[in-house]
Amino acid sequence: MGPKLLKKGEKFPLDENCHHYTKLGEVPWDIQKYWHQRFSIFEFYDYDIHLTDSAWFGVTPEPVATRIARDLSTHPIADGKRVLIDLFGGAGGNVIAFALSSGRWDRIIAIEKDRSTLACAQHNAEVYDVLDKITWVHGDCFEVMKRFWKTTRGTKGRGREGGEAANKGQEQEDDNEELDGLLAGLKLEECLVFASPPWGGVSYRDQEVFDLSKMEPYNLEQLYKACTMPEEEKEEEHPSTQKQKQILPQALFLPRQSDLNQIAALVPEGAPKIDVIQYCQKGASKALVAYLPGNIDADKEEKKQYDENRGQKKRKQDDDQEQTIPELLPEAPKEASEAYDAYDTSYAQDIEVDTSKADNAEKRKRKRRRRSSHNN
Ligand code: MGP
Repeated sequence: MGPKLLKKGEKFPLDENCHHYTKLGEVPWDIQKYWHQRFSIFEFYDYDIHLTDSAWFGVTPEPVATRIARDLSTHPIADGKRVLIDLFGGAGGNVIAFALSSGRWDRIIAIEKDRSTLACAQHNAEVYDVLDKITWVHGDCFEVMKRFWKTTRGTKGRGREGGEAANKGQEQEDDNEELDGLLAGLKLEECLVFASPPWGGVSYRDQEVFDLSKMEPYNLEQLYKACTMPEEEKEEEHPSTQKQKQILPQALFLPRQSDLNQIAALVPEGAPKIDVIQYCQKGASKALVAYLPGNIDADKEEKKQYDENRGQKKRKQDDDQEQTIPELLPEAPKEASEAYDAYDTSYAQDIEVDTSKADNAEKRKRKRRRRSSHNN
């Protein structure tokens, strides 16, 4: 059975692998450290947030997820993008934050392979009132991306018709047909990928520089390839699509000490620059996000445009830390702005943001709203 698009309103039930631990005694020893930090992972943990035991290790803490959602929504790689595809939905840490800024996105697609983890993500999204703002797909994201490339061509290519033609002859279940229908309707040039993959357990911490080619079970190259149009899908009859729109822009959530040379090597010389941002709590980095532009084969004009936008946005940030803040998301704490420490290398810009003290009126308002709906 292939990946399945969940129908509107369809929700996987929580099962025996989904837990809401309330007492330390119930918590398996190896996740106790994370359970102690539960309120900085999900502010509304007490409102029945559920996780599988393995999800605790990889879930993005809420202040970090909120900050990434904000950064991504205004980053030049997201210019003109309306559809966000989260390849590893997990228990919902990132996708919930994206959905809270859903005014920014026409569609947010969360893909998750593990049924119990997906049930947790849907349940948690409901706690945050964003369940219906997310399109849920149960299945392997690499299979979904293969289908994406088969079905999607963007406005310059075959579009939906091509998708249908490409799938002719495949004996697929209804589930897959529905997914293909969704994917065929997406415009390539409007899509953006976010990926917070598994890092192969907590032993990543032991490496001084994390070798992304050895990341388990999927390495950096595999992730990047999934976002690149496969050779066999390039259209002979449409030379316009051969050079353009072949690579989706991506934001990759990776270990903080990832080898930046490996990230830089993904894009050829002359391609638009990559931004790498370290996301910190209490002064220590939790992870980095590499913002990789797509369309590196794009013509010079497009590249120039990207570099200009990037330069303008960066200058604007330097001049004035105010950004367009999506509704509902908390403002960056003042301390965070003061902690900006930016430097440029040939390929990376590293900004440290302390999001640990995120607290403001909007957040308190949201908390009150949540509490009152919980009590009703
Ligand atoms: P951590 O390993 O608990 O490091 O993860 P920390 O908090 O520095 O612990 P210390 O004991 O070394 O101080 C830090 C963050 O990395 C977590 O909050 C997750 O957001 C993220 N993270 C950790 N792992 C193992 C994964 C993973 O496998 N995948 C993803 N996507 N994120 C992970």
